Amino acid sequence: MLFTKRLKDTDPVVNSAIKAELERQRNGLEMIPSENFTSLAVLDAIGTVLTNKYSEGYPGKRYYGGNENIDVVENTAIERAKKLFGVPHANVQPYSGSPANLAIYFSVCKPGDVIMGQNLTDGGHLTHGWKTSVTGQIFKSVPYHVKPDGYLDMDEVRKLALENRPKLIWMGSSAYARELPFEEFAKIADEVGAYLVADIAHIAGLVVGGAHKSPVPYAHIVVTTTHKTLRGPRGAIIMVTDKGLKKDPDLAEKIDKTIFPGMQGGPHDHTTAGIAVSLLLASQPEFGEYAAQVVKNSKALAEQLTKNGIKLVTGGTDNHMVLVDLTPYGKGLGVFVQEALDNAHITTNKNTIPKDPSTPFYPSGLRLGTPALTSRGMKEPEMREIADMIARIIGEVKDNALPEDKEERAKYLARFKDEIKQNQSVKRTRDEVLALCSRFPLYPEMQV
Ligand code: DSN
Repeated sequence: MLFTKRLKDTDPVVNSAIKAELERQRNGLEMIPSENFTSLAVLDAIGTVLTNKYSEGYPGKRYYGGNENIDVVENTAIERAKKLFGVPHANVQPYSGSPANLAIYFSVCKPGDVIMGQNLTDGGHLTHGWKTSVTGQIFKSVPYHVKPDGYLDMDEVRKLALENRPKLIWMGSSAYARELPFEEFAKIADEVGAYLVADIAHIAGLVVGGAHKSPVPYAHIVVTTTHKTLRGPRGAIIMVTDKGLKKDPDLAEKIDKTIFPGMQGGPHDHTTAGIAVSLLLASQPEFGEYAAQVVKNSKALAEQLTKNGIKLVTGGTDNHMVLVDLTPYGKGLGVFVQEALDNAHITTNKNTIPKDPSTPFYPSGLRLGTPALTSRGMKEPEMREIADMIARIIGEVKDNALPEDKEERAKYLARFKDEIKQNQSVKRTRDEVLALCSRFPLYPEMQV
């Protein structure tokens, strides 16, 4: 297991940081929607001798000897992914979401080609063409947006696609609380002859658990990370659909070649083992119950926040996340709310909202998610309790205003960070959080 005398004796610094992190996870409410608690079986698989092996290539076609066991692991992961998502091809080697997405670009596009993705500040992913990502520099990125009501503006997507004739269109978000309209995207992509790629990193667990529509009938390529709602280790999977193979029979081969030898060297075989285990767990009936509960929890959280007078982008949620709009109290308030919640042991992240009047570093929104809380066993009553706590903390900090001047801002924030530690309401909330956490123990089998 994780906490052996060996690690403590060999490296007390790293050992104590890991212990402290376990305590932090145990004694806090983890509400970053892209995080989760993986199973002990996955942790067992990734902490193994598989990390010792080089296996460049693919099962049966390796550049190194001694890969007979690794082939079993990788073939198992591939077959489970194909079956679970219902696709003819899966590559389980991408190190994580960003390299997976880069590999997709380089499989179907050339530098300078037009691509379209959801604008970052409208809830999109960095790697879908945002200006500070290489993807926004190598390719001609035409971002699409959400409407004033917060929902995707599909009329704009079509208009931009007809005007710009993209080679690739991304669908998928990192801060969008509504079901993705895969079918509408597919009509547009087919009309302009673009590759349609579904990045389901956030919702993969909901898709396989039956709590969100699957993109597989609509997209040519589906990509996901494995550590979010899917509850696996950090990694990614790229899948080619039947529709993708119909458009280009060589698509699967192109993707495999771009991953290796195009972009990556030896796969992380220990991670592949963890992915295989998580796919097995995700195929079991309990995982469907988990996915449904994630969404029920998210809806309960949204309803109770709304009852408390908190404004939400789109007014609610269909998935695992809720995006809070803090602009009724001013601009750039996300940093204050995140800091105060951190002090109350509620971990969230400040996030831009559509048409944010502030900047991505000092945004005016807050992103909340239920995947990790649901993994701990929490249900609707706990979500309502937590929503009341979050609303209370927002009430405590809403009158702060972020100074425009850089030096003033730094001083103001430093003072705020000091003062919020002493805030009685924050202290009271922290006590409530600790009591709640003790009712839902995390990794009780792990001895420290
Ligand atoms: N960084 C991940 C997230 O938090 O949403 C993926 O974009």
